Amino acid sequence: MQVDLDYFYAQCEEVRNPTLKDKPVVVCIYSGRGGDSGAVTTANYVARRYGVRSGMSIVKAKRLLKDVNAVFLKADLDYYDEVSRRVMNILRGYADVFEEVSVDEAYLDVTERVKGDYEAAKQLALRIKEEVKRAENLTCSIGIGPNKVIAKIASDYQKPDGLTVVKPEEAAQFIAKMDVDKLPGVGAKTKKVLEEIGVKTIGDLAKQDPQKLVSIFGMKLGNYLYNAANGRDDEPVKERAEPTQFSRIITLRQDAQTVKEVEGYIDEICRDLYSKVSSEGYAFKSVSVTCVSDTLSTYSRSETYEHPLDGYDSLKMASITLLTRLLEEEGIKVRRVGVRVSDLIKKRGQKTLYEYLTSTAE
Ligand code: DCP
Ligand code: CA
Ligand code: CA
Repeated sequence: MQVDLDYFYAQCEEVRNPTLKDKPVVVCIYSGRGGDSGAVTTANYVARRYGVRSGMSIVKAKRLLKDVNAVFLKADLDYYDEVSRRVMNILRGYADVFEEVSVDEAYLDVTERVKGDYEAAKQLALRIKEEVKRAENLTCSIGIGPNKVIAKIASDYQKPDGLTVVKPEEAAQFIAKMDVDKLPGVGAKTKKVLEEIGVKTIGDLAKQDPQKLVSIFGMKLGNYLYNAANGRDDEPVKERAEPTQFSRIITLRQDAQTVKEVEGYIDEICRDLYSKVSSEGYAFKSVSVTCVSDTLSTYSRSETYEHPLDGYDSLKMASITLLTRLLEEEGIKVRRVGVRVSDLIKKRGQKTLYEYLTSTAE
């Protein structure tokens, strides 16, 4: 079962201010460059009727809604996170195995509790929808299927407030007529390559020679595409533990004693580490630098900041400061150097802003 909350940020706003309900509501992240510079995170279905979409510039959304009484709100990510946490706790209670995928989306393996019966699964889904509505006044859409791929496509099939059940024997046919990019994992790039070999629908893809797909996309993606297009997917629903730290360590080409000699390695580590941490959606409050000496002793220095750090520059600056202190105090020959960030803070929705800021701004 896949559960996805409808127009999530905008629906949260409607919940705390019901007078918004009949108006177009657009939830925005402002870039901080002033004016209307920034992006739309999501919009309610009233605003979507005017063509407003996630990721669109605020300027464009305002243009689309210029003749109507629309409401533009600044995203309140902490509030959506809190609502999300409460909804996830409800959903978890209905699953044999629970996998939270994003702020508004989760997979529930319910195979055992419904004993593989699709009608029982449907009744369970109706109860879930009822409880989420009663507890949080939110609607969601649920898809039920024999695997994650089918469940996800099914939850997207009727929205908002949808419920779609796809039995194993219906799976391949259910997706066959859909465009290939309805398959999770098929983005613009893969779609384009598939178009070049004459594949437009999932049904077209299902009929391809799997060897050919592997030769174009590699083993992993090629096999996935072939199987998923045929309604097959054996990815298990699995609990996701939140990470507590991220780290990188590398061995120097030759032992070093000064900050100047080690700085280039720190730079490389920080770039790599920051891109990992930010793509996972975290900021961090603690940074630690570790050095392994030529005699294989380990030394480290760490610092915890009052406010979370977020950014490659601040990570590098913090790391260099710690490295400087460590080398001054220990006077060692460094063989390996590493950086670790911890005290992680989840910052949901921010990736979209970053993507927006690094693409063309209006
Ligand atoms: N989001 C975002 N930037 C995007 C896409 C989404 O910040 N480019 C945020 C806002 C959404 C939330 O993530 O409310 C969930 O995203 P969904 O793709 O599930 O979209 P919605 O829940 O908004 O709408 P739908 O009813 O289509 O599920
Ligand atoms: Ca959603
Ligand atoms: Ca979602």
